[in-house]
Amino acid sequence: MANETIFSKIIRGEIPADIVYQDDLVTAFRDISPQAPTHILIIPNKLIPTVNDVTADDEQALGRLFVVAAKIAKQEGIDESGYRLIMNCNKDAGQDVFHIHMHLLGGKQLGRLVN
Ligand code: D5M
Repeated sequence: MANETIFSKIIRGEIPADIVYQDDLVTAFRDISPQAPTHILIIPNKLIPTVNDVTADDEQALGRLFVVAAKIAKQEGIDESGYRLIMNCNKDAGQDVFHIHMHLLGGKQLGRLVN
């Protein structure tokens, strides 16, 4: 499919990744370049390039991202200490992979985003 990224190959198991969760709608795997002790990407299985491309049809899958984030945070033992969920959109946010993904970051004190 045109505009596929490496994440589609991870979803299909065509390239290796440390997958921590997968179901019919979403896949979660450890970030290859972790910025915190826990750094997991949670993505819809459907290719949606950016948040700008989200439609009402995606509500179930995108809601699932949060359900899975909470489940993984608990598995990782960071639900009480805390964690951050981030989604970058386009250039100014530094989006590098054009298949939307939620970053789950935790396991250390994270810097403030806004003072
Ligand atoms: O974040 C894109 C993120 O994707 C970045 O943190 C690295 C990660 N990445 C890229 N390729 C891989 C593979 N193959 N496995 C795991 N993680 C990967 P962005 O928000 O687009 O800047």
